[in-house]
Amino acid sequence: MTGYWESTEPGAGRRAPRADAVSDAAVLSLNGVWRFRLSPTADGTGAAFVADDFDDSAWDTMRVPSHWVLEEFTPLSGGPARSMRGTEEGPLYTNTAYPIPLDPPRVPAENPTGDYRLVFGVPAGFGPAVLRFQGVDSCAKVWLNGRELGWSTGSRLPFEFDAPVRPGRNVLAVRVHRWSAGTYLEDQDMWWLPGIFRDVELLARPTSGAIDDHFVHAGYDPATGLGTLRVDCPVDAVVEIPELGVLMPAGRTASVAVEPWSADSPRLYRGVLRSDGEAVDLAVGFRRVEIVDGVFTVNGRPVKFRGVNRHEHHPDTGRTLDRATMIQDIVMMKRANVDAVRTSHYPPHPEFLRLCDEYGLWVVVECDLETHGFIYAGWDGNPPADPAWRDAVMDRLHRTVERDKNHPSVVIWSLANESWTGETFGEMERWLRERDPSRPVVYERDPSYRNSDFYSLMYPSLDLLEQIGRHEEPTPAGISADEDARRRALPFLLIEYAHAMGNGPGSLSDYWRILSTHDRICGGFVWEWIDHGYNAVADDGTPFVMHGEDVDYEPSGRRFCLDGLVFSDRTPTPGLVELAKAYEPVSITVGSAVTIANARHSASTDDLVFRWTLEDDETPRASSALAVPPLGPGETVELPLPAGATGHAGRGDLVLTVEAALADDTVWADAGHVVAWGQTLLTSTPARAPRPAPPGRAVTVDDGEVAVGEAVFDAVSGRLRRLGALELDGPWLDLHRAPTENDHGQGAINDIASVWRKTALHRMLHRTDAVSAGDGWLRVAGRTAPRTHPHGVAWTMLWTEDDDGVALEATADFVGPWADTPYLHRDVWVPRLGLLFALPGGVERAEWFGRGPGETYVDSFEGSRIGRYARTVDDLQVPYPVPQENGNHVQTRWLQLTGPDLPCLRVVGEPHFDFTARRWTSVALQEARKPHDLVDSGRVWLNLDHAQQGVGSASVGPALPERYRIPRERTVWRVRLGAV
Ligand code: IPT
Repeated sequence: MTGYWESTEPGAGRRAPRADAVSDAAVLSLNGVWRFRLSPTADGTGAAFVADDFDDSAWDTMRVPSHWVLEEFTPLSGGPARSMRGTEEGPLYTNTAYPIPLDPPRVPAENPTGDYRLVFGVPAGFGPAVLRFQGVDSCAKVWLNGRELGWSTGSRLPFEFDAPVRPGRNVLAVRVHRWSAGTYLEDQDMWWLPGIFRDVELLARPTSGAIDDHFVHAGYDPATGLGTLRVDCPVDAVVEIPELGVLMPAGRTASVAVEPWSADSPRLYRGVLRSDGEAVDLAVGFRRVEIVDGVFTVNGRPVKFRGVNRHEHHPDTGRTLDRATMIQDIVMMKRANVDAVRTSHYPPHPEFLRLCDEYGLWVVVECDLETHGFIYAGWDGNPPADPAWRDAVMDRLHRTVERDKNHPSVVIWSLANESWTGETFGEMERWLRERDPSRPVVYERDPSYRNSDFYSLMYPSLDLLEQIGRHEEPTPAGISADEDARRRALPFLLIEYAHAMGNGPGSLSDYWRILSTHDRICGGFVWEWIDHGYNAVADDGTPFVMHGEDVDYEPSGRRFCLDGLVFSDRTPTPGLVELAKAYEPVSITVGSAVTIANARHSASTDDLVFRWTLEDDETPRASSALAVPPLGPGETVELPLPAGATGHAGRGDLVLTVEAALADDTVWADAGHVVAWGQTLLTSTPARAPRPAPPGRAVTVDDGEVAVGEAVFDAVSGRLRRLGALELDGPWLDLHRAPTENDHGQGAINDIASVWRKTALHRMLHRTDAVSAGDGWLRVAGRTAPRTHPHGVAWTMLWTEDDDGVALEATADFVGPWADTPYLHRDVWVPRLGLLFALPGGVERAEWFGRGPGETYVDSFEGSRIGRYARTVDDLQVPYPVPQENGNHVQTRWLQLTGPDLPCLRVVGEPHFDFTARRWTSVALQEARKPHDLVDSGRVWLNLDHAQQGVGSASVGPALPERYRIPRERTVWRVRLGAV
């Protein structure tokens, strides 16, 4: 038996799609507590539940809006209401795989179906009424007072019915199917979350003059500064924009001098569209979106999207978001210099776009369409290529565009994500050109780009992006010469890049340097804004962040739902700090002069104040305002170094910082918020030349020990036992790190972590071959190597004593076949080349001078300033929900570690080193599955490293560039150690 939920039709009985509008007509919110019962099949509880007098008193209660899988309800197996998180009845995460057999448009008999009921009162005189659902996942059939109104698919899109309500008691019954034919069009990489998850409203419609739809056409001519305004609507109505003196009939065009709308100056003109029946709010932003000679422009100026891909996510409520959360996203984005959002991969809650108009973000709205899982059928039967699905696909586009067409923030329509090719894309494009010629269209996946105004890719390497910028990219396979010629003339839009999974992404500033250099490239969107993890609690009460692997279910997208710049609870990750730097809209370069360039689209810098500060590694020395003339967009100024900042003879490093901060409060940040900064080292401690061992006192303390200055060593292993009064152990040559998500690559591609596993890099064996000592020096030589393999590292540690204390010079030689190894047939790149020490567990605090305060890596440090920082050892850890390498600090000049009743360990780099300090080993970090698996080992494990490889973004992206790996060559590095 098949039913409507398996039909390729998009729905039945619905009203025509129309503009989202804020009207003065009465609205009754039907959000609240409904009755709910889950059933195992599409039959639900049967036919009776639609009746007025059906007794639902034994049913569960269910919040609306919500996803039932995230709430508490009676499970299919019976028993008390409880949360389904972690079970097959709960939220399921897949990436590309469909959770149902690929047998379109049929779905399995196992089709969890939620029957919902609401009894609600309607005041006399309300109506005629329209019932609106802003989003139901995935298919809903609706009855009012026992009468069927219709049904719909298209989870992230609104649908409406005429609703013959009666005064007083009314009963709404909704049957929601988890799986439907619509499922085949909704294979976005995200959790499957059924339910009535957006608002439900009853709208009173005026009997005459109902403004059921309106279309604001607000253009701008950059040459004249004139805006043109025409508002179309199906009834007689008047357009009133008092601020512009506009009072005219709908359908008429006015030409007025205006300030244009842009993401950095989101100028809105508020007014109303008034008929004799209702008044609809207008928030008009004037702008012209145009592609000129292969360059994407707004208001005549090129746009570079400093973008992120945003899914709707909340760690408790999934894709049900309240307004405060939407504002939180926008405010955090604006503070991180993000100016653009792609609504991956569906239209967001309509309120989000109203907020984008107001706060200023460029938006690419994407249709709710993805058929990625047809890849498992070799794309056979792909819906956009099958006429049977035409209406369903077009319906989604119509509902997207009609709902969101009036937002000035929306500058591009995206037809779909990852849905390969098909004739229906041509039809989508043709309809759009007709319906809304004011905005260009993007579709990334069809290599011919025949329906796209942009050439677009995901996750290109830096090299390929550079080629694209120079118009020198290779031709995609399988496209004609004509198509290729057309494609080459298009602007390039980097629709996804820099996969922010786990620790990373690296190279954000590298990407941005390329993006900002080439006119052809109109910016990019990082994948992605937020981790999609859920708050969950282990059996023993320990809270944790739930991801795909925490659900006993196949197919699973595993941990790929955790790839955001902010954690699931919206705590910024170090990646966001890095992004804020890469996306700075004003660049400040401090060298022999201060160069300031305004890279904003249209705003000048007159909202900013500039300041310089001079610091050494102990104290701020001087600070003052910096007079900078206001710069228009695209303008640059070069200023001499501030007079007060020069001529300071420095002990150690002297750092000059120039920052630009907001002069006044804005809606998204307070005055003083730093938008951009630049730094330079004015003087820096010269690296010490290696010295011959001075005469000193290498003495045998007793049979087993030998001393160099305050350093006392085991005479056999050559390892340190004490430094002054500080007991410690080490160093061991350390080549290991707990793999990051990016180290695992993507499937079999770029999985360097598996090479480390095969060489048991985390279980290297160490051998000391020789310990020799003389006056004031000790030399320890040995070999560190993996089991099984012929390669290894031969090392020596030369300890010398001089007037300043004890210096260590480490030398490492890569011996044996590390490149294209005989058994692995792979190159073995080591993630770390450094020294590991075990310190007493009482060490609590680190203080250092270098990059900080957050973690930094060789390909992600530019967002972290050089300065003096202090953190507890516990706060040095970044609590990635999947434990992995974290908390490194590059370019450290000195480090001090202290704890109560312990001598302070002081380390000085020559010139600098990387450090991490944690209460567990990196092996324990590798083995932990959850942050709470990490337990205090009783010691603090300190790495003083010559280098650690970069983080990259290979989890979905290019391999880590070789320049961020550790060269397999003889390496010598030095640090000085002392206990104070
Ligand atoms: C790309 C998807 O568009 C996005 O939804 C997400 O899955 C991302 O990858 C990885 O997290 S698709 C891909 C083929 C790179």
